[in-house]
Amino acid sequence: MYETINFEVKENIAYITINRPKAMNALNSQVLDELLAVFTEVENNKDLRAAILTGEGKAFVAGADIVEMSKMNTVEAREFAIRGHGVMNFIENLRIPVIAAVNGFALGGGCELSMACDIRIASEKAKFGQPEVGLGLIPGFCGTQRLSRLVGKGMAKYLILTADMIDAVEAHRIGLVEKVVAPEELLPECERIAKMIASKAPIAVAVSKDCINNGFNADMKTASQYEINSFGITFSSEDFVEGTSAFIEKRKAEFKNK
Ligand code: CO8
Repeated sequence: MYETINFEVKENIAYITINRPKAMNALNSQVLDELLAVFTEVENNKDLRAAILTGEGKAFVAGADIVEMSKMNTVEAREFAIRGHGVMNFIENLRIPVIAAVNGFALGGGCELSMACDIRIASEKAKFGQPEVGLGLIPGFCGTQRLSRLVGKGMAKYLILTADMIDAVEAHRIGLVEKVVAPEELLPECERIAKMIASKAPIAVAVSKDCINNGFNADMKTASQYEINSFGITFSSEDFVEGTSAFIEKRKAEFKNK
């Protein structure tokens, strides 16, 4: 169904693999369109509880497609950036959490894609960087914004202005990834995290994600109010009744996403 993406569902977890290894999984227009389509499919499947995004071969994603970009004029480049922003925002605001399993190079648009995910787990082989200024352009899939929000303004400037490539351990040290694991442990570890999330109340998970996303860029007073109202909303779910009853009755909760 997709030419550049492998998509699989096992139990309630979606596995999405970008599959363009000959070009290091570079994001061209087709990959971006297919990513949007596959994540729309994920969003519409109410049985899913978490998604894992990874890349086939040596790279997670080695950036936007430089060959395709080299032929773009100003208008086309702007449209390409809009398309990329659309995909990143869709993933960031997806109902269920998305875990980036960063298996190798996550450069430029690839680093930006990983940052649009909720949690980043890196293989010891992963490498991160924003090499754009070396190509005469800038991060255009929201890297100037998401990177500074994740690692701070100073470190974001260091990475973007020098185009330095860092390894997984350094990415972990600066807070760009949450965990570093051996290559063979990457997918099992992501699956373990996905299953932990999947075992929790889906509405509470979705509302927590929404609160963090929408509160992060607001002032503290607005964000606090947003959390207060969201906290109240979870009390109207059947899963709230189930979760609290199960605790009191000393049994395992069975959540229904209701
Ligand atoms: N775009 C297109 N093709 C690529 C890309 C890419 N980003 N990265 C790798 N490839 C291709 C290579 O050209 C090569 O193709 P071929 O076999 O036909 O020659 C193939 O993938 C394998 O790559 P290498 O032979 O270079 O493999 P190495 O293991 O020697 O090196 C690297 C791997 C280090 C990942 C190297 O390929 C590299 O440096 N790639 C480019 C990384 C880069 O600069 N990325 C940033 C791109 S710019 C960007 O992402 C901007 C995002 C915002 C866009 C906003 C829209 C306006």
